[in-house]
Amino acid sequence: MKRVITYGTFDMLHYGHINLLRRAKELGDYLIVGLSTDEFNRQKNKISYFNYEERKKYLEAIKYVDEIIPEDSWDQKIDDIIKYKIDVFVMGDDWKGKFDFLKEYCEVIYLPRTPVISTTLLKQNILGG
Ligand code: C2G
Repeated sequence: MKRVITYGTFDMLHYGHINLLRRAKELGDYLIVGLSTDEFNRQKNKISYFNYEERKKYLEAIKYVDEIIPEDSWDQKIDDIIKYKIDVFVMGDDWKGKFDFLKEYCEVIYLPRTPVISTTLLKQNILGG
């Protein structure tokens, strides 16, 4: 069983996130999502519209997602890769190169971001900024 992991906030889930999760799952048989906690979002200078429990709830409904773990530190990825026996680490290519240090532990793949759509765009157009 090929095990894949990805990380993110996944706020205001949209088709860009779904495209990422679909392609990540296609790279293996089991997909774990490291979901950024509200506290970690503060470290990322992000304030999500939906809180961790809300974001977890809708990610659990996505057929590509097999398991969700909290992401509460920049430094947990190596431990996660070992603990969860990860074969492939996947992120959108806005992160290209940033996680190459994980290559000694697993395959590292950066997938093309889905153009245009973003949580920021949704906030601007739906929530007024
Ligand atoms: N994404 C995408 N296309 C978009 C928007 C997002 O492919 N139009 C991808 C991002 O590249 C990322 C994932 O969807 O791989 C989740 O996006 P975010 O929630 O914005 O993730 P981010 O805040 O960048 O958190 O430790 C890693 C961080 O937690 C990543």
